[in-house]
Amino acid sequence: MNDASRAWLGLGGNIGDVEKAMAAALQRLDDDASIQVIQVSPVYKTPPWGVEDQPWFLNCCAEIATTLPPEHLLDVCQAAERAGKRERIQRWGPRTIDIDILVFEGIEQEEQRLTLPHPRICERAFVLVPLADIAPQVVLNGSTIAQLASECDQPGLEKTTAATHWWQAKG
Ligand code: A4P
Ligand code: MG
Repeated sequence: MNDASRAWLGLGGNIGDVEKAMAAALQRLDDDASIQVIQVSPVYKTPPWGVEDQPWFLNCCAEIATTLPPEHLLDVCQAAERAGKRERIQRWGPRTIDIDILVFEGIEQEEQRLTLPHPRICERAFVLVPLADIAPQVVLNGSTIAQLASECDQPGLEKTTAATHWWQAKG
C-alpha cells in the first residue's frame, strides 16, 4: 500500500467467544482494501478495569497499515464491532468486542468522536502490556511503550499462549 500510515488498535471483550470475535474482527479489517494487519500481540486474560463487577476480559493489540484517514478507520472499526454483535449498554461494561484506536502515526487530536492517542492508554495495563509486545519503541508522552508497560501496575494480567488463531493461521 502506497502512502500508508501505521496505527495500533486495542481489542477486548468479555462476553461469548471473545477469541473468535477478535479473529473475525481482524479478518474483517484485513479484508478491507485500505487496511493491512501487520502484527498481532498475544492474547491476555485481564481483570476488569473501570467497572469491576463483570467477567474477566481477553485483550490483544494489533498493528495495521492503512491509507484511510483516522475517522474513516474508526468507521471501519465500529462496523467490525457491530458485526461482532457489540451493543452499547453501559460505559466500561461487558461487551462482545471493543476496538479502540490507540495510536495513529503522526496524529494528535482531541475530539469527542476520536481522540488520539487514546486518552486512557497510560492507566491501563491491559493495553500497555500487549502493546509493548508489538510496539515497544513507539513513544507516548515522551516515554516508550516498553517503559510505560514496565512501570504500570499489572496485577492479575495473564499472557495466554499465543496470538489469536486467525493470526497464527495467517503467519
Ligand atoms: N472515541 C474517542 N476516541 C476514540 C479512540 N481513540 N478509539 C469515541 C475508539 N473510540 C474513540 O466508545 C465511546 C466513544 O468513544 C466511541 O463512540 C468513539 O466515537 P465505546 O466503544 O462506544 O464505549 P466504551 O468502550 O464503553 O467506552 P470507552 O470510554 O471507549 O471505554 P474503553 O476505554 O473502551 O473501556 N477492562 C479490561 N480488563 N479490558 C478491557 O478491554 N474495556 C473497557 C472499555 C472497560 N474495562 C476493561 C476493558
Ligand atoms: Mg471503546
